Amino acid sequence: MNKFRFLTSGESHGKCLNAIIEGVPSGFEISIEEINHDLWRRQQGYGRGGRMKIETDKAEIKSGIRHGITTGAPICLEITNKDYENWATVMDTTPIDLSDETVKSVIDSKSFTKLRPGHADYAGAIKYNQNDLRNVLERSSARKTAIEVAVGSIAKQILKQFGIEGVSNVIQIGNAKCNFDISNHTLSEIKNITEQSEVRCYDKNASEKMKQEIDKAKEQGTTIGGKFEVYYTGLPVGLGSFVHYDRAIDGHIAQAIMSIPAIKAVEIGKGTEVANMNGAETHDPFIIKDNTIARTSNNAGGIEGGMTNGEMLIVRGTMKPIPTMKTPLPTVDIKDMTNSEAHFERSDACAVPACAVVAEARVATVLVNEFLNKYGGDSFKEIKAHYDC
Ligand code: EPS
Repeated sequence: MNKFRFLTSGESHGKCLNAIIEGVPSGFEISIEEINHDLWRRQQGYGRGGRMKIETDKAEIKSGIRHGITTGAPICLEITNKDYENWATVMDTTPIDLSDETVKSVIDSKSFTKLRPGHADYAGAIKYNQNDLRNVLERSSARKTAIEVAVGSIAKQILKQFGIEGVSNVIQIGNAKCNFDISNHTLSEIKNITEQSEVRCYDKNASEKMKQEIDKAKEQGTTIGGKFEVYYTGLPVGLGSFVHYDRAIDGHIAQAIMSIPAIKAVEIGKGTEVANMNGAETHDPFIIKDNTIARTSNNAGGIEGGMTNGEMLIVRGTMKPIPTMKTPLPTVDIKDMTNSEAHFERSDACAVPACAVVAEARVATVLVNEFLNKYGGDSFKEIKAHYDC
């Protein structure tokens, strides 16, 4: 069941990025300032490259919202790529005259044929029958996560109206790790600190070490990955279901995080650590507290049996180092099938803090979809009535 669904379009250096969101009921207040604030958050982070100095991502709401309130109609969003003005000929959507030497030299200057190991270049070129890897890079670029954050911001704003809120925390960059146990902290406490950190990390000492790791990678002309966590609180019991494989909310969360470029692993709660723990250590005992059922721990990370269990949702993602590197790896040039060095163009030394913001947004779209499935209705009023009963 898909209530809240969306598609996006747009290339990294094309005119713009777009999204159409379908399934947002009427009567929800949506603030463009909040969307733009999330877009700003995605652009931050120590280790970001030159592109973020060019862009000041701002979304424009083209339809589906009137005077700040959703109407129930599809919502269309657009983010203009400022960098397009430098790529207008290269990315022109209309036919071009390649007999014009000037035009041809501009196009050629941005074409490339040296595969970047770790990127979509090789499989993308074969799959879509492309000789110019530009045609693969443009859509596979993580630039598209900007519009995904705008969509996620709408999802977050809907959830917030029911007391559901989330935040992210970078827990590792390279060898620098943050010793962090979420059970000792509240969401607002984490938010206050991570929003001030250049690497979106709760631990100040670890933040400094993370920055040093990024500097080291930069000096070596390489890139660096890491891990982040996303937390959501205020979730009702029973989003998702155990009744079918395609209703399990953890399955949807895993897909949403895994589909972010460069993600290699997703974990919920204690995640892979449970392989080293026995059953008694793993599962979260029930107790009666203040006349209600409570838990003494949250190793499950808020999900049991494919459903939210009312505890804090804890999702962890692992991001690989970005494959576009100043010191390139050996590769093959598909133009003449010779050994070569991989293509390099402007890139980020580290984008883990940005990825954490993207993950917050992607989790929000899953949560809002399941929320609307459970408390469904066509308007805020109907949904609120279902939620309250
Ligand atoms: C990104 C925009 C891109 C890259 C980065 C993410 O812009 P440009 O290619 O013009 O520098 O900075 O994407 C990648 C490095 C990648 O490999 O996908 C953004 O907006 O986040």
